[in-house]
Amino acid sequence: MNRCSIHEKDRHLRVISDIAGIDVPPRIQRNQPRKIALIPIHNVQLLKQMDLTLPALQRSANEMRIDIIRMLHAAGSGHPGGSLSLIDILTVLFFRYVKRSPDNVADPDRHRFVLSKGHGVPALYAVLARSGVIPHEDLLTLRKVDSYLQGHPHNRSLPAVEASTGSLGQGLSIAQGMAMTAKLDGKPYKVYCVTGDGETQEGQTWEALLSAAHFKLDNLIVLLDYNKGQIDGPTNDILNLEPLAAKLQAFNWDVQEIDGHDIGAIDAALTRAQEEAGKPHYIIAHTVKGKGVSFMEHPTEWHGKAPNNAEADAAIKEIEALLT
Ligand SMILES: Cc1ncc(C[n+]2csc(CCOP(=O)(O)OP(=O)(O)O)c2C)c(N)n1
Ligand SMILES: [Mg+2]
Repeated sequence: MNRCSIHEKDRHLRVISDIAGIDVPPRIQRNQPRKIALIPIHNVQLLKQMDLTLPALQRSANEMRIDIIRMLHAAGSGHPGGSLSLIDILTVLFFRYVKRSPDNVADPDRHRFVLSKGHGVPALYAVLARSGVIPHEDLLTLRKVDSYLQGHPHNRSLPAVEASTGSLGQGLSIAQGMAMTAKLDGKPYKVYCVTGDGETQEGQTWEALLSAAHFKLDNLIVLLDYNKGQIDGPTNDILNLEPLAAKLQAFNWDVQEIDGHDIGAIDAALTRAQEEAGKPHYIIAHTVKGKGVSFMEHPTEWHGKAPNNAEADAAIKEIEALLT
């Protein structure tokens, strides 16, 4: 467990930028105050050596919960609720299935991932840092002017982010297009998409659901972070999605329903989704908004509010207790 050196990071960014054929992203401001330190983690390339057992992944997810709190605290803004609900899903998905690493970010045959609920991007950045794709300490530049870690995924700032999202409802259509491209090109890669429950109310979502099934895109795997909350209130009070599984089945999707904080259940559902052919796959993952920090576990309270000093300390203490 060690931090990567400045030299390693710069080399690493150059390698990624060269592969991707883009300019090096604007360097982050190195002189900004560091209010709290990140957990030191492995350096680049270590995905290959990472312990991928389920207990180790659970621990990683909780360590990344701390990263999320620290990022949002340092930024002074952002979305803790929908990042904390998402991190268990992303941990299993990235480390066991997407397998993103510095040497495959621009591989044309890589598995694709679209974070349709773009405001949950702190969870994605935490996972990319742990995969060695971005330097871990850069996480503290989230939302800073000139940082490549924008408040919503921005492909031009960070090519490892497959799609620029944040305007809700569009990501599933993007993923659907990627899955269709793979089929047309005869490529075996999978396309994964994570969407939100409030987001699912967007009309464009349902058009993508219709067409993915019509074109039998069994290489498309969607996970719903069903945390039951959106900005305005409990999701199903605002605009009811239920009975969601029955609706999706009627749209001709392969549907599974799981506890989105059960690492084993997430893994089993993703494995099964690889095996079933002929239909696109939808995993309804029941989650808790703000999961892991008792006072943030609420459908709306912590949707878009950064913790202050005392709240960040209290949150980190709670999560650290989960690590022992
Ligand atoms: C088209 C669009 N309308 C409104 C917003 C503002 N907005 C950001 S997050 C959010 C709520 C999303 O709820 P949900 O999809 O359930 O996300 P989560 O609970 O996972 O944070 C809204 C309305 C947006 N980003 N895009
Ligand atoms: Mg929600």
